[in-house]
Amino acid sequence: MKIIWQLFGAHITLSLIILILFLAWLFWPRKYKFIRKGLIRSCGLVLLGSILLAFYTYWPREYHKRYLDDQLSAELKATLLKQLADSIDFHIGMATSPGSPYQDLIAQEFNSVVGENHFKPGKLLVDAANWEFNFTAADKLMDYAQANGQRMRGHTLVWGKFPGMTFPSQWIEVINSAEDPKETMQGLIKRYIETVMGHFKGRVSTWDVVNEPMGGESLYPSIFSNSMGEEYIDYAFKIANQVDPECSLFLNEQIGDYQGPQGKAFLDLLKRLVDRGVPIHGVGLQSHQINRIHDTDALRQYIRAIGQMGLKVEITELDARLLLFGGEDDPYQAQGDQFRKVVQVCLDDPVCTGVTLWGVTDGANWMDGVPPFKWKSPNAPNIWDEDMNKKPAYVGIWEALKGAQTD
Ligand code: 9MR
Repeated sequence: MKIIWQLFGAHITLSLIILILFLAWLFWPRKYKFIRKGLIRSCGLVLLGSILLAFYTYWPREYHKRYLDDQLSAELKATLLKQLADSIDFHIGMATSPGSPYQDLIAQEFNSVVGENHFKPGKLLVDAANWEFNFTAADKLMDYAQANGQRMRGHTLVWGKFPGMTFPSQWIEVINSAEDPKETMQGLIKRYIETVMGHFKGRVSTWDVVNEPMGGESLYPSIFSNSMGEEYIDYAFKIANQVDPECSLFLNEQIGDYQGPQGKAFLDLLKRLVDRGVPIHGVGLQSHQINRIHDTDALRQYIRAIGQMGLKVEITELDARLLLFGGEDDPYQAQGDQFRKVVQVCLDDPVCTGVTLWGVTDGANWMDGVPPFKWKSPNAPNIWDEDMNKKPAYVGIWEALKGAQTD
């Protein structure tokens, strides 16, 4: 709600003013010609203003790519992100899909990968009614990662947000018609996790067991939370730990404001999980910067607070929308500085063991496909531009990793 207001507040307010002025004009007694004229003129003026505002807001902006004028140093060209990360035992990762055109580049630059979509229930459980799985594409990605000595982050087992993609839509009916929804849900979670984790056992060393449990300050209202309450998280981790006791089990979440109510509520949730002895080993902070630039001092404190609970942290889905830096003198450089700061904060705390990026090139990024982000460009949230030039964001990550070298 807050986000809708942030994005469209001005448009909503102006539309309401137009409506009120129009209705006032419509119903004002006709004998008061002067007032009615004033009302309809004001209505026209506000309408014009709101059209101009819409143009101003949604007209695609372009920022000068000053980085193209700079010469990248010979050392930067010669030393890959993966080499720098390997030497300090740090995971630098990339989201990808089987058959991606960037697979050679990803194999060179990253020592960790995650399936952007192919390890999700919507891709694996192809016929939910018959519990029929298809692992072909995910296995292909797994083979690719293994052939290149890359770690695979498993993403994700339990995610209650989008029926059809993040869990089978048939499960809604199964739960709604169940005599005992809690027991039925436990059965679904158990069978799913046993099958999928069992399939990748020994090959996937880190799984996002539960993804995005929060809906603002409380649990996201899904078939999982509605049938089991918070306990669905405990249960999923318990089963995952039984299936593969060697695997690192993560809870993955997107926090917009680490000091805000959602950030606080998520910490409280983690504390309760730890206190209940749930076998959780780490927390994935997605770190998509879509509506706001994240405060990296707050991120630093947040990582420390999670570490104090005995949990590891990974930055799991880093990207940053260029538009957010539009007010800066050089938006591309400011975006790059932000990438550097986020990676630096992670490197500074030993509990933070890796950073994964959510996309290779600005030419193919998830934000360009999803409203409302697709309506306001440039999103350009990645570290290579659409012509595969290294952006300041690449340089920022490289510099942070370089600065962390110990010899
Ligand atoms: O980038 C992913 C996009 O292609 C999918 O359509 C979408 C739904 O499955 O998921 C996107 O990735 C999301 C990730 O799995 C969880 N955090 C938010 C990511 C961006 O929406």
